[in-house]
Amino acid sequence: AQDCQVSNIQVMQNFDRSRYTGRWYAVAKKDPVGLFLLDNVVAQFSVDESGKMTATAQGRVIILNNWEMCANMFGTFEDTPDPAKFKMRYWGAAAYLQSGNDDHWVIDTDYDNYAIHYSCREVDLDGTCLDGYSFIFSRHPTGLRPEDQKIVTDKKKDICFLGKYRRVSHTGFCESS
Ligand code: DAO
Repeated sequence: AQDCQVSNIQVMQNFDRSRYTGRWYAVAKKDPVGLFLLDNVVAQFSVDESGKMTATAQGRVIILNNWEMCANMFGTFEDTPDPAKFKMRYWGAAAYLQSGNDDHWVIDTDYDNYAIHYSCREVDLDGTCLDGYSFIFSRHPTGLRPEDQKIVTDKKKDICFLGKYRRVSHTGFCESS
């Protein structure tokens, strides 16, 4: 499955949203056009009483050219027929932060250590992704366990983003704000 067609991308089978809840540290990111979250990105997923998935996220951003801050973001997820594919509506605690509506696909996770997220914002005429982003999440702020690295590398290749990631550092920037 490596023809890079967005419609052929394999996602997590039998995705269990309740096991996905809790804190995830972004350890790597493939940026979209006009990147927003820079580093110190931590997401917290929840499932509400009605079973709907929601999330909060924090991350360092630079807005209005040069103002560095910690963005507090919120997301709500609309279910689709595929349990691992969601539509995510997101917005910031402050109006000047980014907001939008993106696909949010869980490509793979073992729930306890790693997760690979994928979002294509714009599909090209040939069916490949023209503008997309992806987070590699870890349950551990220190990064991925060595035994998870090959799985993650293989999945980066499957979603045609291999070589397009940068490391996301955690320096404590968002911990006090
Ligand atoms: O950082 O360039 C970017 C794109 C990311 C936009 C989405 C940010 C807000 C997400 C909120 C909820 C959780 C995962």
